[in-house]
Amino acid sequence: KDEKRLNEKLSVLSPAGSRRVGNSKEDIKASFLENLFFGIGRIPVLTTPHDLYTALAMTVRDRIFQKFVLTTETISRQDARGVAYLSAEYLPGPHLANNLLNLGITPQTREAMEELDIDLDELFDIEEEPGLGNGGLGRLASCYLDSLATLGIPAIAYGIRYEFGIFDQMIKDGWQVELTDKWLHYGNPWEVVRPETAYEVKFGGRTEYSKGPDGKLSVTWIPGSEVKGTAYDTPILGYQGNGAVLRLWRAEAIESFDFAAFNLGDYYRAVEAKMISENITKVLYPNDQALGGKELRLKQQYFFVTCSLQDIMHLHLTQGRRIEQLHEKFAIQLNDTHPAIAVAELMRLLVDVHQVEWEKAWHVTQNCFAYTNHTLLPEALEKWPVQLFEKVLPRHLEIIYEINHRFLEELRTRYACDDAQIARMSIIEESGGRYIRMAHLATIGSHKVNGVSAMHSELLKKEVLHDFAVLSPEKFCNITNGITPRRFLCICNPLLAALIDKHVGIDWPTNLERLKKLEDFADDTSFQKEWMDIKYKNKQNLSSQILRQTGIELDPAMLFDIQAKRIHEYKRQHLKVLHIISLYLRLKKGELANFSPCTFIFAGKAAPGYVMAKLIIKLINCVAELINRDAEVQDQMKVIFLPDFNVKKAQSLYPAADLSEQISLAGMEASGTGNMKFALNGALTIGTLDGANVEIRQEVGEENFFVFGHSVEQAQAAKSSGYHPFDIYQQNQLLKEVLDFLISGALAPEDTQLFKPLYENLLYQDPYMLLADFQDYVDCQERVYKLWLDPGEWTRKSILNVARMGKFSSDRSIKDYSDMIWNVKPINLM
Ligand code: CGF
Repeated sequence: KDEKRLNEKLSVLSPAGSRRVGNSKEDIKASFLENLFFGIGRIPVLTTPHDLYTALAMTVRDRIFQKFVLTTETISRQDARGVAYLSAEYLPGPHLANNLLNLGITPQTREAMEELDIDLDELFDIEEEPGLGNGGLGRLASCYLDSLATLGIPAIAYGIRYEFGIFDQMIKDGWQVELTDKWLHYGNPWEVVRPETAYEVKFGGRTEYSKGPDGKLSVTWIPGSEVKGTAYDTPILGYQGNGAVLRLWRAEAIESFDFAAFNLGDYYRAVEAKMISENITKVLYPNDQALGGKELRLKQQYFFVTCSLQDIMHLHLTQGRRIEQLHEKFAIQLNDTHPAIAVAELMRLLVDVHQVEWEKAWHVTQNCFAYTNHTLLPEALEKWPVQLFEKVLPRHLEIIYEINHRFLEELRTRYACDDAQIARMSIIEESGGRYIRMAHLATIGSHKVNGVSAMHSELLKKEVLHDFAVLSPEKFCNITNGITPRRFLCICNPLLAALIDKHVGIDWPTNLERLKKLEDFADDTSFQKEWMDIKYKNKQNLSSQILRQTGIELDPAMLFDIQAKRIHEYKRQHLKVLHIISLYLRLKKGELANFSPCTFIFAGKAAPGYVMAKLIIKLINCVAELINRDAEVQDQMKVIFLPDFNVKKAQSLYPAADLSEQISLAGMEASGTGNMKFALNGALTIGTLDGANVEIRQEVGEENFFVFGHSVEQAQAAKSSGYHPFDIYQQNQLLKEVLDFLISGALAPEDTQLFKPLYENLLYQDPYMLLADFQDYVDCQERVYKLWLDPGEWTRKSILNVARMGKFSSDRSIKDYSDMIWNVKPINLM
């Protein structure tokens, strides 16, 4: 009865038609002014641009909450099964434009702002995005959250509220310089802090065993230190519909002030605990391929995992359910191994805290969790030294030993495995130091394991998790990554989106397969003309941004060839550089007949400690400097390194690309998602048969994709029969000239030895086989330039690429997860 009365009272706060939540231009304007005045205490004449942005963000947030409350209420009324997504990284991108789109109020908001003499695009520009991730993995998590919300699947995504996200990248003298991120500098209008949703987190100390009156042994973990995790919620609105929550945890001291210390006159010590506690969520580790061994990182992982699991259990129990039914109501997804400690933590919470028997607890655990693997790179498979682990999480080490003991017993007795196989599958690696293999813990503790592209999932079964796949083939499946067409077409390419609306209808953003209809227009010359005009405008737009940022003027009529992603040797940005140098040398000698004027654009960050990646950035900038200053080739080529690649920058790069570079060595890139974003915006791809490139090529048609390079099998065969890059260097005249150019002094006259490490690495090791793929890449690019000379045919292929990208919507991926792994259904808002 009370609840009913409360609801009646609350509904008075948001009557339909109220200015506070109404969606007309007048409502938005009134509510904006109200927020400006009452929300942040400003009057129009005294505001800064940031105030205007904040007031509009608050105006939009009011409207999101209205929808959001409805979703939350429906989920709890329908007692629906939901998803908890555990990810150490998210890259949501700027919220404002996305939320306006999803609310369907962009046009009237633009008009409302215009009437107040405010340019909406300028407000979009002001927003600092949350850089709470390194790259593909974090952005994937955000695309998935967008799709979960859009599809109406009950979902809560858990992560870490890093005070400093990924560093800002500046280029100084051609080198990457890292600057601290300032996403929280001016506050964050999109989040709501929930001080009452907070959990205690223990670290270190020891365990004590005691016998209860019933003779049962129980364990107490006596921690060395404790902190508190407080929830910060960001509502995530789906397209035209429901909501999901991004719940990020911030570490705080349990007591913010030590009065005992203060009374003794030690003010510093009185606040020291607070500072130490807050360190846990201070900063994101800036490595895209994980680096183990850092105590703080292990603490971060455990911190967010235990807060999330305690929260899930709390939500479950407050619905009046039994803890043993947890797996019936929650599917918990482990996004990579970063949250894999959850397997041991859930066991601890069930067995030690909720007194559930081990076997029952294990059943719940295995049925709750599923694990997504994102990489095969050996250096990226997380493992923790046992000693470090024991220091930070002594109770978890015991639990992991018990899980491992039971698992290995089963291997012996049920599967008759031999010692070698047992050693390979054990959670504990014993050869050369003792380590905990997090991928094994995640695999053993989950009921499903998936890779992120068809090829990656196959390689996972063949290589990294081979033994597990042989014993439990039913556990393994593939779910190819996807991207949200809302952000990566509607928002980033409004002109193309409008053209598609006109010819396909307006429901393609939630039914991406509808783009197929574009095939009907691929040969239509007037449609082709509109298509080309849009690409040209997008290139103009990018060119003016680049001019502002770098002072370099570009010609949008040139072919825009773009490689934008983290800088990593396996992604082979330096292969692209070798190709550019080859073109330059040939142009200078007048040897290049079929060349089309080209602008080469690179963007991406290197991990601060990754020396070779940083040298590659320097190389790109030295090549750019040389070429952009050479009057002889001015009309033929330009090279740009666009600093500080992030979601916002990406949104203007994808629509402006003619050619997308996806050139990793086959077998190295698990999936890639940039490849999908470029193709969805009409770029043709030049790529290897790696990750999701294989499926993109299958979908768009072999004739509409430029493929080159060794296949996985060929690369493996070449390596196992003894790969000698030096022989290739000696046999290929062009390649030899290009490589020698690196150390000729032409690029870095002040230091001819600068690129020697790169040069020698390629000549004598070449782990990513650039030399093996060089000639094929050069030849394939010649085919690109030939096609560019025929704009009609190029455009036809571009249209067909977009038309056939339906499969790569993250809505499809989330439907696959829902059916194959989570067993969840959309809620019914009626
Ligand atoms: O995950 C990646 C990316 N670097 O974040 N990996 N990890 N770890 C893969 O390398 C990409 O290929 C993949 O697309 C992405 C998301 O699954």
